Amino acid sequence: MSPVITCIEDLRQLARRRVPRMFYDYADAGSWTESTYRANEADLAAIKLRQRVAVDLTQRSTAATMIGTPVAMPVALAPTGLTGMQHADGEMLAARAAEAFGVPFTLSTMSICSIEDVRSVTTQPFWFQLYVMKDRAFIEALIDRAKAARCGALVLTLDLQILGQRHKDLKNGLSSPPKPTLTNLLDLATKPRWCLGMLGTKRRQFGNIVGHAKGVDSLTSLSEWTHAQFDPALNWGDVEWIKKRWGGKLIIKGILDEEDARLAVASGADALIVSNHGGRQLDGAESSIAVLPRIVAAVGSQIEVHFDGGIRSGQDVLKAWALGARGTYIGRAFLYGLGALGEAGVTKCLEIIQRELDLTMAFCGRRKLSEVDASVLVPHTLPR
Ligand code: HOC
Repeated sequence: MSPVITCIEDLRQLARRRVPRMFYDYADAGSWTESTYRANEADLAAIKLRQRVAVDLTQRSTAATMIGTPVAMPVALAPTGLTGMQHADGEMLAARAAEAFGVPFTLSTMSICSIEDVRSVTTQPFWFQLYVMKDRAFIEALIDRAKAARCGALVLTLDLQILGQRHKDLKNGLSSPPKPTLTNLLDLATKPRWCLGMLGTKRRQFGNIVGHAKGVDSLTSLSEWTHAQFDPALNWGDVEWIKKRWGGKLIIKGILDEEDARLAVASGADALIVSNHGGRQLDGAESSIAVLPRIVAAVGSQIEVHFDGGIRSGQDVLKAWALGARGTYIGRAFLYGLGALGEAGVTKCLEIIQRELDLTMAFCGRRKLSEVDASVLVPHTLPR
C-alpha cells in the first residue's frame, strides 16, 4: 500500500528507502561537517511569521514571474547533479512535472539525461545550468546545444570551480553503475524499483558530456574527467565572454558576498542566485537566508535576486520572498520526490509547497505575493 504523503519529509523518508544509498547520500550530503547545510534549514526555521485575522481571503494566488517568465509560484527546480541516478530518466521526468505545473526546470551540466533528451519530452523552454570547464570549445558546444534546444535562460554557476569534500561520497565510493561490492549488492537487492528502472533505460552516463570527452566510457572516468576539467582559473572576464556567446537571459548562481553581487550586476546578468550550493561547497559559510537581506540591500533594485538553500516548505518560500527574493529554487526537496515516486513525486513535491505557500500567505493575511514584504515576519527573529 502506498504511504500517505503530506509533506516533503514524507518524500524524503520514502526516497531513502527506494534509492540506493550512495545516490541518496550524494543528494542529501553537505560538505565536511555539514554545518552550512544544517544552518540553511535551521536559520529559515528560526524566522517567525506574523498571523493576521479578519482579512478577506476569497481571491488568492501564488503566481509571479521569474526573469519575466510567468510561474505558478516563485519556485524553480534547481540544477542538481546526477539527478538521473535518483530515478531512471530523472531529469526528463522532473522537467515534465515542472512544465505541467508551470515552474521552470533547470538542467545541470552534470546531468544524466542530456539537453536533447529533456528537449524531446518538453514543449516550453527549460533552463540550462553551465559549469565552466577548461576546454572552451566544449563550453561553446554546450552553449550552442542549449541555444538549439531553445533554453530560456543560462544559469552560470560560479561557486564550484573546485569541489567541496563530501565525506559520504568518499565513504560510499560514489560511482555509477555502483561497483559490485558486497555492500552495494546487498543495498541494491533492497531497491528493486530503482534497479528495474535503470535496467529499462540507456541513460546512465553524463549525457551532456558523452561524445565530447575522448577516452571516457564510464561514469567513473567521466567523473574523473570532470574533476580535471572544472576550471579553477574562472574569472569575471569569462562571465563576460559566456554572456556574449549565449546572448540570452543570464542568471549567476553562487553569490554570498555583496561585492560579488555588485560584480554580477556589472556583468549584465538578469538575475543572481544567493546560494551556498546547498551547503555542499564552503562548509562554514553563512546560511543563504542570513546573507539574503544584505545582498538585496546592496543590489536588489538593479537585478532580480533569487535564493536557494534549505527550502523544504511553502513557509520557507514565503520567508525568502518577504526578505526580497524574487525567485527561489528547490533541490533536495524535488529530488526526494523523484527518488520516492518518479514524476508523480516531483508533482507531489510542487503541490505540497504551493499549498503550504498559499495557506501560509492566507494566515498572514495576504492574498497575493505583491502584498508580501518583510512586515509578514517577526522583526526580532530576522537574521542580523
Ligand atoms: C562528480 C560530479 O552540483 C553537486 C553538483 C555538481 C557536482 C559535479 C561533480 O554535487 O553539488
